[in-house]
Amino acid sequence: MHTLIHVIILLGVSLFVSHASAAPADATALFAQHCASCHGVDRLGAMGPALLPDNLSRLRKKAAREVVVNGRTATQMPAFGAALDDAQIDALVALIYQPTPTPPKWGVEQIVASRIVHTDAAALPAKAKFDADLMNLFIVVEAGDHHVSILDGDKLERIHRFPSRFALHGGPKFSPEGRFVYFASRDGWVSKYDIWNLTLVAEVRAGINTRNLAVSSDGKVVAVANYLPHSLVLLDSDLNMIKVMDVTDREGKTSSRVSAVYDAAPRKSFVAALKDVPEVWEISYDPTVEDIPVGLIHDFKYKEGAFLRGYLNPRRTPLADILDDFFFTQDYSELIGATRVGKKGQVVHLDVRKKIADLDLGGMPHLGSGITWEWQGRTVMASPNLEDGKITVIDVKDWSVVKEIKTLGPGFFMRSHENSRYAWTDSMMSPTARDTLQVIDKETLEVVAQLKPEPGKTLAHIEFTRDGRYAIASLWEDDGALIVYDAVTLKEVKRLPARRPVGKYNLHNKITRSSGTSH
Ligand code: DHE
Repeated sequence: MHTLIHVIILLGVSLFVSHASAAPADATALFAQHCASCHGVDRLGAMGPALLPDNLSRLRKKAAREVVVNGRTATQMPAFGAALDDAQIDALVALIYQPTPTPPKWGVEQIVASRIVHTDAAALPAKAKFDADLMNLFIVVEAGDHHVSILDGDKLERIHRFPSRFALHGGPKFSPEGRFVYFASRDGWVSKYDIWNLTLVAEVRAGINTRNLAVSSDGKVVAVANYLPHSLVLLDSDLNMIKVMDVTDREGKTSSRVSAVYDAAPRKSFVAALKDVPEVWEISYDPTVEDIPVGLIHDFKYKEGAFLRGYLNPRRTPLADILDDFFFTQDYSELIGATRVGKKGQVVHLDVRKKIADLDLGGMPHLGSGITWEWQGRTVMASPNLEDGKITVIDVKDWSVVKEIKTLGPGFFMRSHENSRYAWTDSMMSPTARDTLQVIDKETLEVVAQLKPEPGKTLAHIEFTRDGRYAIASLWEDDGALIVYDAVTLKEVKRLPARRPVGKYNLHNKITRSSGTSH
């Protein structure tokens, strides 16, 4: 009897054991045990990035699995291949692409609580601790190992290199005197860095999934555009909370992701592109602009309050189509928007507050990378195209297409400089030509040179030195480089090793809003 019971118990245990290993792994428990300490219990991110479907939209599941198995080099992410079996890894990967049971909340309270002050910048000297032309510095975002480099644009040498938040995106923005630079990470972290003292000043998490940030031309307000939550966050220059704007249509019914926010310096306002609502928002940071009393706006055909505009309040321009990528004319009164769906462009006048022209752009123009120059007495704007191998050149007076310049393949970025006769563009969206930069003569509108220093390796994103003498390109690889070209002879003059340098920004060109660069 005793033996029988023993056998039954043993059988029961072995049945239980085999049943347990066949059962689907409990992903939530696995996450809590192995991942939560770095990625947050609610997957909102902590030391590691957020693991939510929106934040992972750029990472294929296969690649995510690879990271879980092998870890991520040059980060704190360990390899779990030995500790977890295949089913457990599959369960974890499946979990992080699922929405959380309750939608994450990231409002005033969470943002304020996330603020970290690293240094009291007011106590630091208001002069640089290194010798260089402070307006000819470059800020280089190196995505390979999530670092930022500061380059001396005269000596073309690195001054300093420091770790950044995970996955910075978009152009960093500068305070007007060039002392501070602000970065945004895709996970919502905004970092303020003191370039002169080479030190991190403060950070705040303004969103869960953030698009970009803008700094007001007076340096007093930082605006952050979010996909998640649907908000536009206004902070002061020290990253203290000013306000969170919930972004909805004028009826308050449909909320919208914010595609991007830009500083329209001549107008003393921010302009925001909305992804889900056909409106453009303009938010004035001019303290002399007062709210329009509600009683005065009943003339407008929209609901009361819809057009309310005043200091740090949105003014809405209703549109027929959603625009999520902008190019501004140099005075910022007009914007050209591309719609990702309709593949058309339209010109919106921010004072008239309506569409004033349609544009036949074709493909998927990347207007955010548009630049302008003077051509035969006219101002033209040119933009690369994410879908077609072409640069579209448009007369910004009558909005006619002056020329479509054929390129080797679809491209992302375009750059020039007031002192250069050339505009440079890449074909980084092309599988066959992503290793080649093309140089366009701004007068003849012809491609005059092709540069392919490392066949098979991606070459993209150009930035000029302050005087336009050199153009620096990114060899966009993990063991990549910054390749410095003489902007006249187009010969390579120097190379600096860099870990996937996605973008580089010259302080002078950015702060003066050079017509050869995106703003
Ligand atoms: Fe960007 C800028 C949107 C994918 C690298 N990108 C911007 C800006 C916007 C934008 C709105 C302007 C922000 C600013 O400077 O304030 N980017 C988008 C997209 O919608 C898109 C196509 C899809 C997405 O994933 O969000 C996209 N971008 C990419 C990339 O895949 C790139 C090549 C690599 C990366 O790091 O993510 C990339 N985006 C950049 C860079 C800039 C940028 C380097 C700054 C350009 C500049 O020179 O000013």
